[in-house]
Amino acid sequence: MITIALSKGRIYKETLPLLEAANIIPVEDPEKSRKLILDTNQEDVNLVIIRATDVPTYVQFGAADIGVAGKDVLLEHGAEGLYEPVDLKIAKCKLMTAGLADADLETLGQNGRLRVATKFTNVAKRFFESRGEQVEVIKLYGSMELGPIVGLADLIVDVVDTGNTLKANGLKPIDHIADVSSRLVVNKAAMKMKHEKIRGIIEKIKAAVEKNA
Ligand code: PRT
Ligand code: MG
Repeated sequence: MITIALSKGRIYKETLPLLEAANIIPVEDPEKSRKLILDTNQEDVNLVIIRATDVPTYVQFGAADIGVAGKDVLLEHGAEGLYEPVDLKIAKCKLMTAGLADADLETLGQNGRLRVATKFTNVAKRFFESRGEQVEVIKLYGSMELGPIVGLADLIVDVVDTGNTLKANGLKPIDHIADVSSRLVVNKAAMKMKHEKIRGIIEKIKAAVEKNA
């Protein structure tokens, strides 16, 4: 049995054609079903539908053999127990810092330590450390854009695509931390134990990504 971990929403939509190229076709639509485990056309392949941020955890512990996760989520989680064999080039965005549109970057942080609100606390700590800046990182679980508006934080670290959400909330992007796209991740032990089947899936998905490029 091969178990593939996916999240609903943008990743699922963009992964579906790539799975199809590997002849893996779910028998149900997770957006419509309440089931967390979906069968596919292949008797020995199923899908588990989980939160995007949980995908690396499932694959690391071997609860799923394969998963699709954003590079943002992987940078935050760490790569322990995981191979990352394919950049799927989907769900692209950028990890960025952002602050109030009228923030003066020169004086920001001059009145003591900067406060940074984010769900990407590890990414944020590493980024500011690499610049030699001491900041206070505040963990949030969503709606980071609110942080600077209500005075919770000076900056946020979040993923940005068009930038429309920042703009709509009176914020501006400041520093580019990393380019993000979704990656195929594979459990290291499964890669050895189920080598042939997993290798076949990886190669077909890789070919489909290259065809799209
Ligand atoms: O929703 P949940 O808490 O379960 O997790 P999630 O929000 O991380 O999942 P999901 O499905 O929303 O995102 C999955 C993955 O898609 C992320 O991990 C990223 O790798 C990738 N991705 C690509 C994005 C975006 N683009 C994106 N724009 N994830 C989130 N956004 C957000 C952005 O933060 C902003 O709030 O969408 C909003 C619109 O963005 P703008 O810049 O176009 O306005
Ligand atoms: Mg979301």
